[in-house]
Amino acid sequence: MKLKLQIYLLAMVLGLLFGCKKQQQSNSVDAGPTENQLTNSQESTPTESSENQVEYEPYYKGLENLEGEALAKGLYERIKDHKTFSYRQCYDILIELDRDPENPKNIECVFTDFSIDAENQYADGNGWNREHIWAKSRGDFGNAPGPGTDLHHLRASDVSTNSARNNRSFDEAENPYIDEDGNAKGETGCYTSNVEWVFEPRNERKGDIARMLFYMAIRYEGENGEPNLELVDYTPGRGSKEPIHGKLSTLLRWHEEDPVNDKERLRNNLVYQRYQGNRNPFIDHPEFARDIWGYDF
Ligand SMILES: [Ca+2]
Ligand SMILES: [Ca+2]
Ligand SMILES: [Ca+2]
Repeated sequence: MKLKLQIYLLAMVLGLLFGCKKQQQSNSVDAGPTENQLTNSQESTPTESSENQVEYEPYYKGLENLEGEALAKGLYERIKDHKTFSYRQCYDILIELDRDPENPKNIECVFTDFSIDAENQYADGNGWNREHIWAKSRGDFGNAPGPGTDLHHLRASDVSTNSARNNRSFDEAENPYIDEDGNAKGETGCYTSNVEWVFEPRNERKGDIARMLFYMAIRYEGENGEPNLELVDYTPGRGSKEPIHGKLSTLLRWHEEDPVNDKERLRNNLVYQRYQGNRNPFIDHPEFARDIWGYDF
């Protein structure tokens, strides 16, 4: 009888110990999602499950009824000071973030949707590289951690298309852009202009790109040695290194014509949970764009 009691007590103590350990693990903020959770989130759309919604909504608490500068400032406080990575590390991270869902060994290029073997990093100019959607010369921030490696706007891109885009602003353009170099080439669905220094991506990417630039304008406010990036409603010249990017009215229109989809939501969640710990608010709350930049465009 006494032995049974001892075994029972020992079992209870062990049970308590393991129970605590398990709880600690599930409470840990730093623990990213398990493979299983990620697979589930890829499969379920936010309309099918409100799980994603619940997960990030507290992030925006206290911002209800704000607009303009006040909303921009409130968002900045939430998204600033994110975890950063080196430019070299971003090559590997983009293989996960910009993976081609139909061919998981490949990455999908941001402007063209070309699918390129993930191992062809640069590959003497024939493969893919890391494109700053907010052109790095616009604020002259280079490839340093901060805006230079911010995963919310750093994307996998065909090398030759990347060169053709250069540091052009985004706006509608008249000449179809045909990619003539590298392993992936041909028609791109993109346009460029010989008159204005602008680039027009495929229709399916227009809203995505607008939301990346909205994020950059709010995330970088000139503090802690960072530039203050701002959107303007004109096309800055090719040689200008001012921290400004265009063209705001076109971006606001593209944001509405090409609304947020599940692919963007998934990528936003991955950047938040696995890497930077901050979100692109314009993917979660598309209405924030007009609340900040107004309705007059
Ligand atoms: Ca190419
Ligand atoms: Ca899109
Ligand atoms: Ca700014």
